[in-house]
Amino acid sequence: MRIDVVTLFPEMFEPVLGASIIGRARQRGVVRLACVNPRDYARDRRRTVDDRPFGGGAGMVLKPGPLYEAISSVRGPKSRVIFLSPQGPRFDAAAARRLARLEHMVLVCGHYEGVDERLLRYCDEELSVGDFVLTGGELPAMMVVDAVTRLLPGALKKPEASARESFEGGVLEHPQYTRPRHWRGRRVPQALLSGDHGRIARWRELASLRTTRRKRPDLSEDSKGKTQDA
Ligand code: 9D3
Repeated sequence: MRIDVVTLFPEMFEPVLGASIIGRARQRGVVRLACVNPRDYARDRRRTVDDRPFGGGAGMVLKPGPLYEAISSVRGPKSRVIFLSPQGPRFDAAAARRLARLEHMVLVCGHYEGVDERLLRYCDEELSVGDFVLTGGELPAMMVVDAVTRLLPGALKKPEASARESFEGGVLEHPQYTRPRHWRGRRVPQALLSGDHGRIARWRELASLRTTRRKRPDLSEDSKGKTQDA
């Protein structure tokens, strides 16, 4: 997959998306990531990308021109252009799976000041990452790149790791433990040390349902009945 990020702050991306699993996926060629800066498409000598709002008011508005030119420089017939915006529908696991099937994704980052409304005509969809106010679309864009890239074939060392996951099955994963067996007065649950694969599987299933009911009762109505029996 190819991902282009339209951003006034390209330097924010490399430290985050160059590390760990996403950095490795990029090195392996699973995903090709590049940034394009609308400032490079500003036509005036001062390379202006924002201006005062018509109608008055505090703050500035991103001019449509430089953003449009930046998008146009990377967009092709198979591109999907996504505008990160607090007004969009929520980005979630289902959206990540849908986007992971694309050939080319263009993520457009706005900024606190907001963008000229006419630019939205040149975007295919809007996505928000939650109901809170950030200073720009850069962190949301990184979240989308991260969540989508890890789903691409070859991104994870164990392909099955992304198959059954929290949120999509409606239950959270079971708790995990590692050595030492005894730490600060707390023991690892006996079932996990038993070596009995059937017992371990049953413990995990039950722990999964209990964890979901306790931490995220909103996720699954199913998990309620099942834990009550046990
Ligand atoms: C004065 C600007 N605000 C008026 C309500 C609108 C505004 C526009 C852009 C507020 C914040 C931002 C910057 N945020 C994003 O670009 C953004 C975002 C977010 O703030 N929260 C959750 N998801 C996203 S995706 C992009």
